[in-house]
Amino acid sequence: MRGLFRKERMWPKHELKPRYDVVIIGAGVHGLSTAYYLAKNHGITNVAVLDKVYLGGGNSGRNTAILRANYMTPEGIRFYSESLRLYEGLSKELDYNLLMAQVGHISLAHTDSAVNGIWRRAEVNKAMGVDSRMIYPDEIKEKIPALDMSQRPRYPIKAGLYHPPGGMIRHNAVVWGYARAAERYGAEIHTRTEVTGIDVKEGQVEGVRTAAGEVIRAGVVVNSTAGYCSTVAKMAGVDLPVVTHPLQACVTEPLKPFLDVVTVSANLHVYVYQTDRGELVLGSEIDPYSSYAQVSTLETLESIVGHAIELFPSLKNVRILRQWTGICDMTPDYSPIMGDVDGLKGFVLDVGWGTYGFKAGPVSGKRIAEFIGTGKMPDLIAPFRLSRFYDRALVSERGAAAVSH
Ligand code: PYC
Repeated sequence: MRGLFRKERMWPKHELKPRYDVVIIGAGVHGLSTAYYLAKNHGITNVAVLDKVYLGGGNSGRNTAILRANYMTPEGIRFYSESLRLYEGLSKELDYNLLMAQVGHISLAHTDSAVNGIWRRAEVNKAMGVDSRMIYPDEIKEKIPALDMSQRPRYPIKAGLYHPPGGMIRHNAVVWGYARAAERYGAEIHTRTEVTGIDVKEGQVEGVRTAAGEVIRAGVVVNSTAGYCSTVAKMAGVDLPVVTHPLQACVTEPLKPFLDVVTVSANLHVYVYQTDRGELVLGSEIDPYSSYAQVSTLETLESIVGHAIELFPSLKNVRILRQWTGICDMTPDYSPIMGDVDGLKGFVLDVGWGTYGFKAGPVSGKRIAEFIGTGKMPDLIAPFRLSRFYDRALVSERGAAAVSH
């Protein structure tokens, strides 16, 4: 039996060095994947990933682990498609089982305007080579037999956007897999190391300061935080157009398998899927107030389960096991903010993910690393630069939200 237990740490502890080529703030999937691709694709290994709490203790551990690429804009579709492709090969690449399940993803529409919205997404998805199509009540019933497809509900189901490659993955495994791989290349992971200041001199970022008083020099500092991205950016004197809202989710007791597709209703503000353990993961829209509190509330729980029961009346006696809350950095166009900041050298943003961050982890890391490694802005992230808010070049992904905001 003893041999079954791993004795060595997944990654060793390090003393903080006084200087790194790159310091990444935030040891979630984005920060860790950036460290991994910096090393693997660009040979940059003198890298520290700092986090004020534990590995994946921010939104990487507080999401619903849904993967999909069925976005609304060509820029978004291209970007999230690459992420899904990277996720598809990631267990093999990291040599770590990430338990990815591409069970399919269905966004239900209950009103004429929602039907119009998913129809537009289906058309743009198809034009961009993403596997998405409209389906109607007979096929929806076949794919999700437990749904109430009658005319009895407040919002009868009219149509759905079916996206077969969508699904889910084990979120903490993704974090651990990237952490282990980045560390093996030489990157250092420093948890419980809170950044409290960013030093800037004459338009150049010089390094960071920590709560414990350490001063760390760096050629490049990457803000890969979620929830506190505007607080961290402000340390470098950068104002982000971001408002932070809580997003709540919960999980039920395990049930016999009955649901094998991710089921989303924007009209009812709820998404539901069944895990391989039989539990149902249920999620909500963002809370209607801005806050940094990772606090779960009874009101939101009641709203999530009420809406889930509208879709699946047979769930009415199922018990909730636990509830959690992430905090989402919402931008005005629901797209992220990536890349450089005009007038400030050495500061790189990978922030503003709203409710889309987890699914973008691999592509963000890969392309932010490319930007740092080559000094050239990759086409895939160019549309998401901070300057778009000043150049009137917004990329509106509001219509692709799993649930309305
Ligand atoms: O965009 O699919 C999504 C999503 C689900 C939960 C939060 N965002």
